[in-house]
Amino acid sequence: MTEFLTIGEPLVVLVAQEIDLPLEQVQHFTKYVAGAELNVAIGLARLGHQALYLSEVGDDPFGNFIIDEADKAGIDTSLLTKTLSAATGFYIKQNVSHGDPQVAYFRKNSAASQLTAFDIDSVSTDRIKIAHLSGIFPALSKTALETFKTLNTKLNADHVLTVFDTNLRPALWQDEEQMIQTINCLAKESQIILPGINEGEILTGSRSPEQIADFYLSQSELTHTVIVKLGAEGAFVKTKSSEPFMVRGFKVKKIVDTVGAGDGFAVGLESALLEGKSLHEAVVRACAVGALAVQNQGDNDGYPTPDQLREFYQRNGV
Ligand code: KDG
Repeated sequence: MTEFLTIGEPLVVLVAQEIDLPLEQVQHFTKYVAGAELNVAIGLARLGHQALYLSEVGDDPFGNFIIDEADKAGIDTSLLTKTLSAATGFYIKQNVSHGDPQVAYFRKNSAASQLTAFDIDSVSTDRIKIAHLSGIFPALSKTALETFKTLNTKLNADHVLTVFDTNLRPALWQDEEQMIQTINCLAKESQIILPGINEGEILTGSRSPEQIADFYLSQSELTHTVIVKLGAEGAFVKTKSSEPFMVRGFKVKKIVDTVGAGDGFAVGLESALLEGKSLHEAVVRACAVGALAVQNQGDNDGYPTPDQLREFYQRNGV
């Protein structure tokens, strides 16, 4: 039974093979599937969960590649359609020896950005337990924003646990003000909010994890939990009904690529909640999958199978 749903834009990412070169000088790239929400669906499926992914690709080789990879990953692709009227989005990513890589998007007017609220009509959400929403998809176009809101309303009507990853992508928004206002408004409709510390600062004006959490907890009746991602340091958690707590991050020997770590965090959290784990256990798993994610090149290659997660826990004394 499909227990998890996400909506987003699937992308192909072409990762530079040459290390530390500016993107314009790179000659060789390796192809992977990406897209924040698809990363999350892949991670959930790898941990044995039934993940339903709602989106659209173009009728082109990148679109075919994404559908094949999503099928291979074991994702339910019944709502991943093809359109003849737009192309699949992609991005290119630098390969860096340290720090965050430079990225360049090729996704304007992409197939996924053409989804409309009508595409939600046939979607049944009554069996879904957790839905992962992110701030990327609503930034793609006016219709994507409407589609997002329509789905969110349906999920709330069906009492699905909604997790919103703020996922700021300034390049996709008209300006910063519009991004902040829209994301904070959308956050009101979710139960769990997952801002990164830098995002929280942009969105709330405070760099204090507790103040960021308080901002989201006080602006909405629906929001009951805020988990502020602190990168290597771990995560700060505050709920409406219990004492706040911190979960320490795991030590990582070598960071290969930070892109996809936030999605990995969501994978750990949401998979554990689906398995009935406590919030504390779920955030520990979130930090674990985030730590595994940064040790690999593709966005989602480091996400673990259940065996790999067990092994990671043993090595780290969890
Ligand atoms: O979180 C990983 C994403 O950043 C990457 O897959 C591309 O979806 C993407 C985006 O919009 O940045």
